Amino acid sequence: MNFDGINEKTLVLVKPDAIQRGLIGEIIGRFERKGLKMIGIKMMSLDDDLLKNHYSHLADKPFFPSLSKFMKSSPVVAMCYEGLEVVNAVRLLCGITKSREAEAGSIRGDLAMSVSCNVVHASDSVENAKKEVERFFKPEELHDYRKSDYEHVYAEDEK
Ligand code: DAT
Ligand code: MG
Repeated sequence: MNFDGINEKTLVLVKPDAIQRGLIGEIIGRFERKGLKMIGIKMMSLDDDLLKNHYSHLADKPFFPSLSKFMKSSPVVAMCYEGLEVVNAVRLLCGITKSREAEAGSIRGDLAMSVSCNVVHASDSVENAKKEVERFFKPEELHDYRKSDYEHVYAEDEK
């Protein structure tokens, strides 16, 4: 069963367009305000091997070369967040792929206009999140600590 409770994890990437536009703080702030627990963060430059795996579901698409070029155009900020049903919660916060149609209030809906330059990546299922977190983070780069605001973020029966 795919139920990790409050320890469910997901991968978020702040993409090159957001790095260039100075949106790192704005994006991280939204996850902070939601009550998510960050357990890993690093700036990294992506290479072809990693991108082929990360975007394997898009490898045959005509836009894959430009997607790959874009994702290598600057470093990204990779983050791992933890929380109850966090994979779904983060997807909702990010909004749909085509930013100019993404719901107002979502990160893409508020901060972007493009399909490819859509400021963030977020894992799309619990199964993929597990693979993506392992792809981007070594075990020692993920931190186990007590977050004191969990007392107020979750009810007793959710912890
Ligand atoms: P998402 O990032 O919302 O999970 P996805 O996994 O289908 O979307 O695609 C990954 C990225 O590839 C997406 O964020 C932007 C790019 N992309 C997807 N569809 C595209 C298209 N039709 N044209 C150009 N880029 C596209
Ligand atoms: Mg995706």
